[in-house]
Amino acid sequence: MSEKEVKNLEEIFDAKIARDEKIEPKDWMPEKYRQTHIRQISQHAHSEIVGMLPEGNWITRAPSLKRKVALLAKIQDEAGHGLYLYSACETLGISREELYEQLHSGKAKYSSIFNYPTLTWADMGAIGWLVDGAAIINQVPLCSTSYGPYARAMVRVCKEESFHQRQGFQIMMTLAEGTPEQKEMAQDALNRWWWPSLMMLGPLDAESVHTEQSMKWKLKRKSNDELRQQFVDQTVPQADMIGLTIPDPDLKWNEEKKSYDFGEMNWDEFWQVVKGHGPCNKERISARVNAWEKGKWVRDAAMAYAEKKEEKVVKQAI
Ligand code: FAQ
Repeated sequence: MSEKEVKNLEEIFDAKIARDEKIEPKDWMPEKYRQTHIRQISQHAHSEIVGMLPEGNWITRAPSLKRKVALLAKIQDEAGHGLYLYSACETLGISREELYEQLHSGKAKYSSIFNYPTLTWADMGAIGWLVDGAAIINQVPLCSTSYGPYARAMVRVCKEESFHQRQGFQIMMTLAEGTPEQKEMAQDALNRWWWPSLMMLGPLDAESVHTEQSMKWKLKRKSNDELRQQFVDQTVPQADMIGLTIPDPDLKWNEEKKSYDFGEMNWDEFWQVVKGHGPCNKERISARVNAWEKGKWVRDAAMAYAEKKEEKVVKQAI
């Protein structure tokens, strides 16, 4: 393609973005746009399926049948989110196998938050309330992201995340209204999950390498710090309502800003976790690799069945 032709295509692409029109898989797009989307969408997909593991740890130990059913349904939803996202990512010209390979070899990132352990039942409450809560705040703006398949996947994901958030908050509320030991368990879970939940929204804007370009492409609609502030402002009154204390001595309502000021996050811890040295990184990857290897016979059987079916159709046609 000549330089002039590329420039022309770039102008059409930029105009579409400016008009808030969606970019679809068969449309021309700059190579960097494609690569950036593969990076973000695949990280997001990996996060959904790795994110099933900390909660999966509690399915057999849920305190009642009702809780077990709700937790199972939530974890299955996360698997579904992973599937929509892998499919959306494949429309950018990368195969599912390549994406899994990147996850299993440690080349691909997934959300830092899923490298923390789930120590008590209250952690199921804290994950739903805080982690899904932060995920919704991050994902609602993604419903109007510029890449069509990603934006459409996000609409359903966000609806399901709302159920997850309420499920988690309801667990926390029940524990907070329970015996002193139950309330203490809820407070302990909040203490452990609060800061990792704030950090899961990404590095400070000043340290965020991708935000500027991603905002121009309307991949990101809000910056990491904007989302974090929104999360804090939304969550603090919820903690107050159920009588739990946010573990931040610097948390203070700022009347001028009409929002909360809050303390500093431990970014050394964040980068350690992102680089693979969190409390559960090795365990998470080995669980995924193990599932992939153990599932090989199922994939082989499904392929063999599909081939047989195809052969039958061809024979009948002859
Ligand atoms: N963990 O320049 P930025 C969920 C990396 S889904 C690990 O700010 P960007 C549902 C980043 O990749 C949760 N790495 O990057 C659920 C980049 O590295 P790279 C996942 C992180 O992309 C609930 C570098 O740092 N959600 O929870 C993290 O503009 C319960 C520089 O950062 C999504 O993926 C992190 N937390 O902004 C499931 C949403 N943060 O790639 C089960 C879509 C940053 O250059 C149970 N993603 N990094 O090597 C996004 O919105 C964005 O990618 C951000 C990061 C906001 C996460």
